[in-house]
Amino acid sequence: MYDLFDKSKKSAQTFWLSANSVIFRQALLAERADIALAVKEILKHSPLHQLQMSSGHYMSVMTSSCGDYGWLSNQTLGYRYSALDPLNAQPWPSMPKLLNQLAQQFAARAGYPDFKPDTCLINRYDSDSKMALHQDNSEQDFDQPVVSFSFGLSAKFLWGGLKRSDQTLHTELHDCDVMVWGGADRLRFHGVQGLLENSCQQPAPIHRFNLTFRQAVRPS
Ligand code: MD3
Ligand code: FE
Repeated sequence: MYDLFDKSKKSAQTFWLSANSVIFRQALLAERADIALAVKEILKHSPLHQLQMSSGHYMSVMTSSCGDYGWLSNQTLGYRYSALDPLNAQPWPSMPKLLNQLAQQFAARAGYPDFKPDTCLINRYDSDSKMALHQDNSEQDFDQPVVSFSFGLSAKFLWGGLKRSDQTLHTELHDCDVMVWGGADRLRFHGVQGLLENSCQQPAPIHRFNLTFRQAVRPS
């Protein structure tokens, strides 16, 4: 286990993890306040809640979505996308143009100029939240990349291989970092080992928000 990155390089830098995956560090500083307002509005309509996994256990992150689809999980139906929020039986809030445009811009910078996200998963991590090593495979087309925005507290991020047993690289995802991954990396195992209480922001955040943009459904 080792650190992928030189921690002395903290502002607005681009780190390629491979030919298909990149972290744009500190890339959302200018947009952070507007994004926070947009997310707050979404959560008024479709509140965060804990999803149940097929094991019956509940995820430690709190989840909501916006866009044409939202990602769901429960014990009987497993992982899936739905056009309706089960909490209110209504469509998910639409994806704010700001979020859609930013996700597309970063995807294009990473080499995916045709990315058109139809869903944004909103995950809130509290101080003891984790996300076990997993693959993102609920989507129809793995040729489409995924784009993630991180805000608030930093996370210890694990980047594995195509097999669960492959060795994992450890890095950190910080406030305002963007990560884009696709191609041969799209089905890599990955996870969040926990949060770091190391924020320099004032007032200090107590959560981490991670937004992940995906194309859930292949346009017909
Ligand atoms: C690299 N979220 O919501 S985002 C998830 O930081 C999820 O909250 C994590 O995994 C988080 O499903 C990671 C960055 C990420 C996501 C998936 C990857 C990087 C990835 C898949 C393969 C390689
Ligand atoms: Fe994931």
